[in-house]
Amino acid sequence: MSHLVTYHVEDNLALIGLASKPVNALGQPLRAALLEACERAASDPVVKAIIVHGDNGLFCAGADISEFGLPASFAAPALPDLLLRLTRIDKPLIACIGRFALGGGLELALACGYRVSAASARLGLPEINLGLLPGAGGTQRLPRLIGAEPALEMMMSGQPVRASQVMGQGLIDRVIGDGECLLDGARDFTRTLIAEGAPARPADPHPDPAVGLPEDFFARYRASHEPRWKNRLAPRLVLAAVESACVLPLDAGLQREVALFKEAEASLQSRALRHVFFAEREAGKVAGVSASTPLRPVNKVAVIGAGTMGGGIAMNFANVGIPVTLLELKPEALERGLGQIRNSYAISLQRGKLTQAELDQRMALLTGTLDYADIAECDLVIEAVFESLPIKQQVFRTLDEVCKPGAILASNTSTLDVDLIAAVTRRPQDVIGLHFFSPANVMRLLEVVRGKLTAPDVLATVLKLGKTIGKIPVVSGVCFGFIGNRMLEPYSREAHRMVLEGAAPAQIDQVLTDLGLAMGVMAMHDLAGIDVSFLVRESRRDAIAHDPSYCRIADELNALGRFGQKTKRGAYIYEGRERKDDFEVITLAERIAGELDIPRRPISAEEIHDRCLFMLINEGIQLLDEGIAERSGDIDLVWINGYGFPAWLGGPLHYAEQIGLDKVLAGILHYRKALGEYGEMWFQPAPLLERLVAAGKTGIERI
Ligand code: T1G
Repeated sequence: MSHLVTYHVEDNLALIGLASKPVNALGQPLRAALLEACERAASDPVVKAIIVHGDNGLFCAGADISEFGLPASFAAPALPDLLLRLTRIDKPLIACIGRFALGGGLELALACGYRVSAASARLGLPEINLGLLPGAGGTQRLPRLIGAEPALEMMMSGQPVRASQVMGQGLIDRVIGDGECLLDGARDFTRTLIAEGAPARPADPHPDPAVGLPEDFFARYRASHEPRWKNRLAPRLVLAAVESACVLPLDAGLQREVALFKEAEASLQSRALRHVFFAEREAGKVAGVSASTPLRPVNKVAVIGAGTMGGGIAMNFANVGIPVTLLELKPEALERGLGQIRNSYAISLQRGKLTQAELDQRMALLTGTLDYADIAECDLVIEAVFESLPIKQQVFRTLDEVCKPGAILASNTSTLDVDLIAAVTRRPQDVIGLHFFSPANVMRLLEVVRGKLTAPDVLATVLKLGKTIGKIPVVSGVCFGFIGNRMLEPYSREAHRMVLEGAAPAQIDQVLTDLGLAMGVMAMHDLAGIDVSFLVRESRRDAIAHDPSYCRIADELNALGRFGQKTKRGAYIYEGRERKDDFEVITLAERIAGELDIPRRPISAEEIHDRCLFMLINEGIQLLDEGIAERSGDIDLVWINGYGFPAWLGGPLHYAEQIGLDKVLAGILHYRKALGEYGEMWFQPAPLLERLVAAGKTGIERI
């Protein structure tokens, strides 16, 4: 018997344990071992029933994602075939679910006649998050078990549910309390089945999932959801598969599901989302930090500055039960900051995302102070004051004076040199950058800026803490704007330049949102504040002075006091939540273009795409070459989770690989020539890009 499963018989029960660390992913070897064990139990006359459980306490995280796109993915026994075989064993099969049953793991449980689960176990079909659909029976068997609509909802959300939440909905036959022994609970349940002579598979509660559904259910569902799906393939395939379950008999539906699955598996979108899945797992693996790197305790946190960012940052810690002290200079600022947090929680309460008890508990974890002495015993202090180096350095001098030895001192700076901030303290090894994204209690990205002297245990501690507060921590070295904002500069520069050359802000943003970005760059600056990006440019004016057109239109809007949404006017006009074109921006662009002798012309969607995206990609490759980012996947995560780059394109660097590095290079060289002096100034291919293309590489890595 393979070491990937355990097998033993107790009286007339066969217990098959999945033992493929770390998450019992159903790769080909585990599939083969499971089939062998089930066949053995099926043919053993002593055995009256079979319990399939997770030998290491967790049931199964689904198919092995690393096999997708490879022959192993459908190597015998293919998962659909294995599960079909299990449904035909003439003895009760009981899935005993601990911790989670996700994707193919839940499909394995659905192939069993009965399911027993720990109350806190998470059950879900998250395939859509990988650009896939359930491909081993989930789209056909789940609707027959719980009904087509709840099944569809589960697949479309891709979010797991707790077993305790779905009791009585037909998915789970018995829920075992977390304090009880799960396997014993499964044994008891199974013995009752045997005693009652229960069938191998009880009849499906919804043998015809179409019953009760309006005639045009799927057509209306498609029509109402298509706009939100943008150009994502997976939701369309999930819907088609569940529709098949409502019109085809089971066997035909299962075959249709496999065909749809193979279409999804081969898609560029799924390849991109699988890249993102593994990039999220890789991001925490950083040079100089290992599983044995000691962690510092973080039981008390302080945040300096109770503005919008400070308040949002504080909420992250209160949300996970860590007490936070907010420090401000003036009582009214402190009251305003705490008031904003209370309002934010009140909105969550109204929306049913929070209970009154949870709100009270979180507010009880938040205290305010005007006195640095009150934060002296904190384990982590995060500074979130105005984005000015002298002001931040002054705060860090004070923190160096008052904070206990061993406290981690972090700055939420979004662009400034963390080493220069650390240098004003006597403990630069305890200083690190923690760049949250607005709204800080919502955005998942956390750029962790590692200073030259940041200690490994400080880095390891904040990487773990970042996960604890539900963030995706990505490590960046010190440079202007770290990973995200540094790449934003050339991307934004090109957009503003093309406005001078003849493109309208809405035209530029349309190209980017058509590609799938959550928001166009002009609208993004209006949201973040044109005054904010102006100050960033002011802080590095010397680096851009040689280009008088550099975001010139934004400088002029700033001078006119048009800061974007907050002043109801920027690149657009804002009436309530509506965004409207502002033709005065075109007039302004015409005047500036005249002054700078920039010829105006029609700009194609292709040019907008290429100039914005290729400059974004080029800068990403350059900072990878400089070692600011450890891997291209990190850069992709930053733009997906911090700047609304579509995950189904895999992030800007994965997207570059899809386009073809040679085409990106050719595009940059084309505009270098076509845009004359301006092209010469800015369209300089990253040397690493040239090296990769010269070496015939299709993937982005440091060479
Ligand atoms: N395949 C391969 N490796 C996996 C894996 C999987 N399904 N799940 C996890 N891993 C690896 C992961 O890369 C990491 O490796 C280690 O396990 C620990 O993971 C036919 C089409 C289960 C909730 O989408 O959501 O079934 O970095 O760090 O935080 O219909 O992993 O240590 O080398 O995330 O405790 C559907 C994906 C597949 C679930 C655990 N299943 N996994 O979270 O640990 S498609 C999923 C997760 C499918 C069928 C279809 C999480 C987790 P390493 P981790 P964690």
